[in-house]
Amino acid sequence: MSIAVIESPSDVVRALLAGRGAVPVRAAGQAFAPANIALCKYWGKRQARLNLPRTSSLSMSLGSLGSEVRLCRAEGRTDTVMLNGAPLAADSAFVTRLRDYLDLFRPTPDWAFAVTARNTVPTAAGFASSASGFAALVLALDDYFGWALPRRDLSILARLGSGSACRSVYDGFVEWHAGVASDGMDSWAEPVAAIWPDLRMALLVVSAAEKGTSSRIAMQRTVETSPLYAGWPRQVEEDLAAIKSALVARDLEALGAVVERNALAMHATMMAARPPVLYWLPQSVALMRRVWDLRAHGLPVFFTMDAGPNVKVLYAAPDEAAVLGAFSDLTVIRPEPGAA
Ligand code: 2P0
Repeated sequence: MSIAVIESPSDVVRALLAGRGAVPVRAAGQAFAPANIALCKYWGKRQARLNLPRTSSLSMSLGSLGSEVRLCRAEGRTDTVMLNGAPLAADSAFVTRLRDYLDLFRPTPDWAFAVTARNTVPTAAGFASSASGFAALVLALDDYFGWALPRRDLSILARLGSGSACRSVYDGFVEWHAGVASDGMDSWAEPVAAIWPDLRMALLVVSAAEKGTSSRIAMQRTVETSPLYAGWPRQVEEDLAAIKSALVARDLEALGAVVERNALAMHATMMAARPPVLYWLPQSVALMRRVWDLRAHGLPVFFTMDAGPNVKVLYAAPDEAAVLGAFSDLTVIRPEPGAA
């Protein structure tokens, strides 16, 4: 008996969808998936084709902020994509990436999809929406073709579109297990058993402009050239354990300290890449210092930052008035992980 080797995204799809239908069970598929912010970051792949990470990571999903996707068969032979009510150019980088991904799921080669996506994340917020977008797309495909796949399999499929998308198929706190298998079948996300309805995140927008270096390219360059990257996997291991303990204990001081150091260490690895990757702007640094200053004066606030200049602040609901008073322009996110 021969066992099929899984090496490419289409091998993964074939393995996971074996025996499931390629005929739509309804006129259109529809789904929502939340955006997520990593508390312990994913930075670096061990294999690019399947988006397999070097380390595990842990995120918080953002409740009703995310992406809504509706899809059906297009009338013509080319995919059409509408985003927030406007058609996207067929030759744009995003549509090209989406088309490549949809290639994995076409019942016949000439089958085109009509995709309508709406982001509930404020568009000016500078959030990357690829995670919620690919997660919602997979969930909408599952709805359309009636696969009824287990969440774990949907997480793997979402990962093929964008690594962090595998965390967006769940609400609440989510851990993405790096896995060790070369086929990535053990690299999926699952919810963390912790609830913390009072935990809040505020988004401080420094710039909503598209970033110069994509995180995909930046993390690859970091892995290949940064002398500081060698220390990253061990730090993640320590931080991940500490973050999980802090979530279970609902200990904001413990959580915040680790979340901050994890984000700063990630940025340090990329700043040491050659050429360097620096997402911070002067205002980003000013906001980080402002957070430290507020904390020195007794307000328990902590920051994290992703592959961009914006700053996210973690705090607890009872401190909301103080946080609102301390920053001029902020968007409050109430993910209420675990709330009914
Ligand atoms: C994260 N980021 O854990 C980290 C922190 C950005 C900084 O995951 O190439 O869009 O699609 O796997 O998931 C952004 O990278 O990259 C990201 P791909 P992705 O949220």
